[in-house]
Amino acid sequence: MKLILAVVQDKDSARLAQNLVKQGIRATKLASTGGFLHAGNSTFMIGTQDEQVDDVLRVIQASCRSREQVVTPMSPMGNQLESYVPYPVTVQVGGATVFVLDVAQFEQF
Ligand code: 2BA
Repeated sequence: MKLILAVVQDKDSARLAQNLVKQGIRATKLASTGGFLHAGNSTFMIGTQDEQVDDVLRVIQASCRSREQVVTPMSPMGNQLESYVPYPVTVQVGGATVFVLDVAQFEQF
């Protein structure tokens, strides 16, 4: 058995949740926050049989797309804290960041 962790943009999470249900794939959706953008995103926990991993990955890929986002982090312009200035940066976010982990044991009581 595998555990798939998929970090997706909030804009894609409703579509992904819907498509997983349509395909009969069980999932848990967690509210999460990106470490870089500090923006809300969603993390899906999907427990699945090994032979279904590719099907799940296809659903995730079809449900999520990448987008450009402009961020304005505070960039140091010197050694002093007061000299921090806004510096807009464009980053490509997503479609989905996916981890596939081996599950040692799975129980439901
Ligand atoms: P964030 O950490 O908010 O990152 C959003 C986007 O900012 C990233 O998109 C990437 O394009 C850019 N980015 C992130 N860290 C950066 C850095 N140190 N320097 C320059 N640009 C940077 P994605 O790579 O598509 O990631 C989307 C979200 O997926 C991330 O949101 C984070 O929540 C998650 N994620 C990505 N890689 C991860 C990893 N290795 N471990 C855990 N979560 C990850």
